[in-house]
Amino acid sequence: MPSLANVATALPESRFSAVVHYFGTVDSTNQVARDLGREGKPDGTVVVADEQTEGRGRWQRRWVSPPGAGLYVSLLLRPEFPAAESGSAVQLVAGIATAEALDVFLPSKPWLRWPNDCFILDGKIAGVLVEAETTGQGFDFLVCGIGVNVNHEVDDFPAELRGRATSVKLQLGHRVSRLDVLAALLDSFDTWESAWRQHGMAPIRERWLELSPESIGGSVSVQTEAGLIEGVADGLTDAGHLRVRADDGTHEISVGEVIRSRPS
Ligand code: BT5
Repeated sequence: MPSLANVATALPESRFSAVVHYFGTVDSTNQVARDLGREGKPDGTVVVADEQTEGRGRWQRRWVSPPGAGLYVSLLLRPEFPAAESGSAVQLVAGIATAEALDVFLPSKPWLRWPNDCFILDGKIAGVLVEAETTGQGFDFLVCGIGVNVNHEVDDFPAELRGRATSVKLQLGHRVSRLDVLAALLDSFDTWESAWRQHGMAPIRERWLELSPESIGGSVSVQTEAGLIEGVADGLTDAGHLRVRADDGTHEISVGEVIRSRPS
């Protein structure tokens, strides 16, 4: 199996193959990509690591990132649109790319949970963390971090995640190349990000919703800063916010996460 360390020369040619940085161990690939962004590195720069010591999720949560097992990748993006608009679109694009890449390898269909989780059956297999860097002059760049559990064994997860997290290896019974997963992911990301640049949110919203059956008509519980909202999911707004019909009216949720659902 080709080594992840060869990533800079092994990726097929695309807008993400020109500037690729590989590290054995980093704190967080998102942090490294941010630092590179501040140094002026170009749009499309890719950062990949074998291991993260401080892999992060949202709200200071931790992303478990043992060596040799996961794909930890961050993309430096310099979209021409404002941060809020670009960030939502990139988050959806990354979710689609993750699900489509995993679909190449796995017999069960990956599915997405708003805003950023990718599941196989009922196990979380990947997550996305988009961070925006703004300077005094306004929006500067985005870092899109994606973590995929590729070759994890059960013991690679801490006790609290066992039974809630899964990996490609656990689903398939054999290892797959992290480079192959990355190549599929970047190919899909490029396709859908181009679709967004050319046609706006409509095509990516439609594709994302195909991959997230619970987001149309599912009974969902959504944790928001203002508390728990329970109701029936009714798709996404143009801005990528989750629409939920509840007893007290329709909510358009910009910040939060679906914590559970059941088919209606
Ligand atoms: C996410 O956060 O799901 C986004 C994860 C993004 C990780 C990538 S790796 C490359 C880049 N560099 C970084 O430092 N980060 C990005 P969130 O929705 O907040 O989910 C975090 C929660 O998922 C944790 O609190 C755990 O419950 C669970 N979790 C942690 N590690 C996991 C893993 N490896 N697999 C499945 N679930 C995990």
